[in-house]
Amino acid sequence: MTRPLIGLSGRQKRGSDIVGMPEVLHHLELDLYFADYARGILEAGGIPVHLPMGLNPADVADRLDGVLLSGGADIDPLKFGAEPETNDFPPEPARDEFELALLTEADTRSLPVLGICRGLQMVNVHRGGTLNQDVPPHARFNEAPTTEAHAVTFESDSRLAQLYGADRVVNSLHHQTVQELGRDLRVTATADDGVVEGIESTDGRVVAVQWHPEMMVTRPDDPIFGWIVEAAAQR
Ligand SMILES: [Mn+2]
Repeated sequence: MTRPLIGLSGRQKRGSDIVGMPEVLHHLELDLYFADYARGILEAGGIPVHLPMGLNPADVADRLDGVLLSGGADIDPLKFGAEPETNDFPPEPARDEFELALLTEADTRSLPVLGICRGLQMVNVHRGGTLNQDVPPHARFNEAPTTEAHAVTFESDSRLAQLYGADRVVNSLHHQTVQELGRDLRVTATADDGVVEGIESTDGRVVAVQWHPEMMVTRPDDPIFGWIVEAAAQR
């Protein structure tokens, strides 16, 4: 198999956000990518490609085989027609624009897409869905990110059920959740309290989870990274 190229989104920070950064560099910008996403792709046999925000997604999409939208700050509520109700994780509008454009290019080319946490929310908003802006029971930010926080149950005829079986215990590092579902999406994973934990496009090309598989100790064998790499390789 030719190892497919999987584009990974990240975020932008300033030098002053980084502990130990010399003060003279504090005003400079950094592109930041949590390494565990790339590790998951590498372990599954793919080649991760970090996509900086200055890039026009249309200029790289032809060379990518798949896309992974990573976690991060809140999506600007204005993007789904709501007023901000919380400022816990302030929006990064430039990132919103970049990822919305990236999803449009992925759709145009039928690239497989894996959304993780904020990535799931972005998939939903891109297709016209909305979000609940603050759901504290799922915001377990005072525990290690490997913590098994709650169970999720998968719809039996879904991609996620093919990958994971009937259910799984996952971490929970999100305070926003899907409210109204976007176009051509279905809910395929749900927590006991009814929170949406997984969505898929009806054609199975886009799969997104609300938890962070890349932070769990099971990451090296997590089938979701195998799915995106295989789907990308088969294009
Ligand atoms: Mn959760």
